Amino acid sequence: MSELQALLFDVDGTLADTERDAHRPAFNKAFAEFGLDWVWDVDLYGELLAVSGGKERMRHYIQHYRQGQIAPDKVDALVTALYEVKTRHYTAALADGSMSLRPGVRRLIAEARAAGLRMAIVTTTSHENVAALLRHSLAPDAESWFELIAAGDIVSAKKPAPDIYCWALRVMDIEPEHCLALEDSSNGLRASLGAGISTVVTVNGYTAGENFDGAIVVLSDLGEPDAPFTVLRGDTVGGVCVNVDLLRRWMAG
Ligand code: XBP
Ligand code: MG
Repeated sequence: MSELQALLFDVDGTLADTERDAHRPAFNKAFAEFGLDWVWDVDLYGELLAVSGGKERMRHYIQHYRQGQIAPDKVDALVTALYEVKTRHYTAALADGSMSLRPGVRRLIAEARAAGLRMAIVTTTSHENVAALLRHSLAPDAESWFELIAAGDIVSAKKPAPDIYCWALRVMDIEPEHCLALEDSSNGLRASLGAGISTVVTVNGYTAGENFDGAIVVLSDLGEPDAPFTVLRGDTVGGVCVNVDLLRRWMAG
C-alpha cells in the first residue's frame, strides 16, 4: 500500500469551469482585436478542446478551419501575438473574482493543507493564467500553498503527453505511487496515467462523454458534505465527498 504524500491538481475544468466562459470569450476577444472574423461558439470550442494548449488549438484551427486564410510563414507570429492578447483578456476577466471554483475544491485544498500533504499544479495553461485564478478565486496568497506550478511551455509536448507530469515528479523528487492527480478530461487523464499517477476524474459539461478508462473513480464533482457528488464510475468506498480520508482509502485500493 502506498502512502499518499502529494496531490497534483489540473486547472482548467478541474479547479474551475474556465473553458466555456473564460478562455473561450478571451480567444474571441483576441480574434476581434486582430480584425479576424473568427468566432468560437460553445459547440465549436468543445470540438477544439480535443487539442490541448491555446497556441496549439489556434494553430489547429487555422490549419483545419481556415485553410488558405493565413500564409504559412505568418502563422507562428500571429498565434504568438493572439495568445498574448488572449492571455490579457483572460486574466482581466478573472480579476473581479467572479470565476467560482468547482464544488469541493476550496474545501479539499484546505483539508490537504491541514493534513500536511504536498500540493502542486500540473496544467497546460500558462503560469500567468494559473496565478490569476488562484489569486482571485481562491485566496490572495494561494499560489504559495503549492510547492510547484508546472505549467504551459515548460514542456513542448502538452497533455495527453505525460511530459508535464513527469517533469513535476522530477522537480518534486517524488515517486508517482505517492501522488494522486485530479483531472477533468481524457487528455488530462492520459497524461497523468502515462506518468504512472492514480487519478480521480471530476467531469464537466465539455468532458462528461469522454473515455476515462483507468481512472480510480469518475465523479460529477468533488462534492460537499451537504451536497454529495454523483458517481459516474467506480467505487466511492462509502464517501459522499472527496476528502483526504477518502483519497487515502482509494490509494489503499
Ligand atoms: C487546458 C488547456 C488550456 C486551456 C486554455 O489546460 O488545454 O489550453 O484550454 O489555456 P488544463 P491556454 O486542463 O491542463 O489545465 O490558452 O493558456 O493554453
Ligand atoms: Mg483540465
